[in-house]
Amino acid sequence: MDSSVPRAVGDPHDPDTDPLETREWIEALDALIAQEGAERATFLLRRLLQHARTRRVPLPQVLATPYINTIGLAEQPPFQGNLEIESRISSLVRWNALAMVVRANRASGELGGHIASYASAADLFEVGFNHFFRAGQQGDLVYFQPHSAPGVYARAFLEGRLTEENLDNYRRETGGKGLSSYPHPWLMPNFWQFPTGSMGLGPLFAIYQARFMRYLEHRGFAQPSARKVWTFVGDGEMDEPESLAGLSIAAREKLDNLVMVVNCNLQRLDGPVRGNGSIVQELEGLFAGAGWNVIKLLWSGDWDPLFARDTHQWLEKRFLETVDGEFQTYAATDGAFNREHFFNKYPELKQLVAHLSDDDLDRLRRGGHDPVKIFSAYWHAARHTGQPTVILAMTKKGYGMGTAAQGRMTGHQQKKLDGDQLLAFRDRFALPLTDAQCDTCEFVRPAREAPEMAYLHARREKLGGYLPARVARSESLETPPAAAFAKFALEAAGKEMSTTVAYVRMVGALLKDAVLGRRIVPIIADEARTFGMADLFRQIGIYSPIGQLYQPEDSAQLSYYKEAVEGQILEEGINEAGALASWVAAATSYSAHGVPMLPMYIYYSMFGFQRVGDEIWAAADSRSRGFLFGATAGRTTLSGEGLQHEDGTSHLVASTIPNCRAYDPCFAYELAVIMEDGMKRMLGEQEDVFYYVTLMNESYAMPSMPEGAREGILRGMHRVREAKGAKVRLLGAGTILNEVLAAAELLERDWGLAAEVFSVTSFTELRRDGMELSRARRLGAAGAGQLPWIARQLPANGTPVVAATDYVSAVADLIRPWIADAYVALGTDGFGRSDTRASLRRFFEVDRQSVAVAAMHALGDGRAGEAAKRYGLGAGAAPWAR
Ligand SMILES: Cc1ncc(C[n+]2csc(CCOP(=O)(O)OP(=O)(O)O)c2C)c(N)n1
Repeated sequence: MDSSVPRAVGDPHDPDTDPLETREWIEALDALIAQEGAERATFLLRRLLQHARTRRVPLPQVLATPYINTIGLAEQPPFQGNLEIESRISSLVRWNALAMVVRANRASGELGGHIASYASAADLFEVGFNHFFRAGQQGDLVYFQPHSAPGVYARAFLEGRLTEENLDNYRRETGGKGLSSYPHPWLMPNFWQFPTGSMGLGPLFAIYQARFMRYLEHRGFAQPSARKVWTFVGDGEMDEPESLAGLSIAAREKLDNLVMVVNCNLQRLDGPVRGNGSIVQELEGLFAGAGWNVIKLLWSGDWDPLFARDTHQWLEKRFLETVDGEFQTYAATDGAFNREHFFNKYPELKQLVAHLSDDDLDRLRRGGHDPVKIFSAYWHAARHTGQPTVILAMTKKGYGMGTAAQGRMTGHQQKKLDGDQLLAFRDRFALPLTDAQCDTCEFVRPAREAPEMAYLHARREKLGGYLPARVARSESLETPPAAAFAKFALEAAGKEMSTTVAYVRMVGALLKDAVLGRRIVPIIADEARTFGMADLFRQIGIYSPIGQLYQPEDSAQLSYYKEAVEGQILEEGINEAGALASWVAAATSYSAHGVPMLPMYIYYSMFGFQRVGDEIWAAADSRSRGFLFGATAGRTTLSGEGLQHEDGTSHLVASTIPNCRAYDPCFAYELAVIMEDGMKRMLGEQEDVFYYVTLMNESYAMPSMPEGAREGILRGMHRVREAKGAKVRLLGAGTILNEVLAAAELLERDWGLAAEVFSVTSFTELRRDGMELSRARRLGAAGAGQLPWIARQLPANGTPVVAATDYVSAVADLIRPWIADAYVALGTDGFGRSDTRASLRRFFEVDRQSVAVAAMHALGDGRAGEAAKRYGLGAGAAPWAR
């Protein structure tokens, strides 16, 4: 065994040099517990440890406890249900889940699906469904282990919420009746609430959800309640950094509304999670160290009589020295093997189980398969205060699947069972099926009057209804017109500012809006000062569940660093993953809580789609409604920061997310119109879209909004410079629009060429519109003469078009298919680097001179080469080759 792996108190291999003395100490402690109770024992041990520390005595690992259940028999509450009926229900669910996957794969081997994971999690889920998970918007929020979805479907089928046809269309979704592979609110908007398919995001999102629930309470949107967030996670999944990322905030903010259940079946996809060590002990140390309440749920009640007789803790010793790789083998083998290899190692253990048959040994379940122990763990977790709770539940992967999958290395991907294996499963779980029904994998749903059905419905009724169930709509909110929050931007009249400054002013005004103001959730990841938002600290406060325990250093300042219980800002620290998780919680609050909120997360744009892109994808799946502001955006606009900071790609990624409306505005009035429209669509009309808007920190003159620009701004482009007899059309986005406007001046002044200029606020929206029409044309559904917006702005007339953006040229290339004339796309391809804006724009060849030369070349103007020389362009290799 790897001695570096923390397993438990001390090392079981330490030789005992004086067993008699050891015994006396242990007996003294036992006597103390018996006479004065556990509390006094805790006190004395703590004192002893303190003293030992001052005497510099090396101490054993104190974050790991023995490999036994945390909750002793004496603290176990009575089970509050009918075990026999619940066991029948869970057998039915197990069967239907298995049948669903096997049938799907009989129909087509390419569909996949998992049986072994749910087989291990079934009892953990079922106890929750029968006793704990409260339904509805005032109920609990449950994040399910993704590949255990078959079990959740199978239960919903028993409950009558899904049909046999649905089950038969598991993983066959294109026909409209299917069930999604994993929890996906986008695909099953009335069923799944939380997407968890990408490992690690479930636990992270759950933690921030629990925190957001507290935020809602402290901000007066919800009453303090006993609502819980339950999140089910695989032990292999705990290797994802995101799974652990939120542990400290959960403890720091005392999120006792959170219960994480780690399904410790000791296996992941390829093999054991910690073959040479112990995942349970390792996680115990991590969670306890972070400040969580840890409940180990390792052994079923079947073991209790053995523990009671094992007065010298031989079992504990044997458990401690057994690594997970061995435990897996014990799961895959029978009672005889377990006796020989596990128990017979020590004569004392051999003796301990001498009265049990091999079959009896085979029936010694692990804790995560014993509803009574699970109930007890949940019961304690639900009542624990002041800390979040993690339950480390030991299970067997493929439990009950016999030689087909139980404990097998290949169990994860087992999706086909032969006739004998199906019969064995039927017998193991006493299912009411004939051999023939078994062979065809018939689904089973007893009549509604059957005792198990009556019981199942009664339990759910008591817990407020069925679950998971997602609410798709909330109340609609009245949103303000741009004139109400951005008059300064609509009538800027040449005033200089950056779009970031304009944004901050708009947020300041929106915060005062009677309806929306308090629903705005400003989120920052330690960059408020960078974006000029520090004034908001005092104005609306930073959320802190315990207020502010110190007088801030800058308390004499007008805008000091104010933390408050009712604070509105979520200041996440340097933690984009956490900030995004908070954003998702707020952006889905309309559904999870029936409280529509408007999250506005502003961040360094490079650390968005690139850094936490998978979270944004999951946010889209979640039907998030809110704003993401990629600030100090662009590869040449964020000038001094260099390769890691300069974002040239986020708009390209944003274009791939179907419900993301992405904009790269240049002018403050464009930003105002986009925000006005976004709020209306998301909060008023309740469209399941979210907005990604890039903001820049370059100050320049902001024009007033021209008449009639609104539609073009929203559709993606509008004309900002007219030119009679234009020879070329120039398109610009973000701050590069200013270079493009300057290029038009150069062309006219230096070469006598007239150019008209368009502001492209969204290449993405233009592309979508174009794709829509192309498809309609392809399918013969387009009306005669119907044109996409871009073609209406740029009617075919032989005039070449040149576009330039602060993103890679592929962004501008997105619209190429709908431009009838010659088209040149310029962008910032290559690695970013630090320099002044002017130098960077020259380097990436998106400065005014480069645009002018590109236009002349596209025009076939023979003076293009001369122009390049005159402007000093073309030295060195291409930017993407440097
Ligand atoms: C980010 C990510 N990486 C990989 C996968 C593929 N995957 C799905 S389940 C799984 C194994 C899960 O093991 P564990 O978390 O231990 O759960 P178990 O099935 O054993 O209960 C893997 C690798 C994924 N879904 N998400």
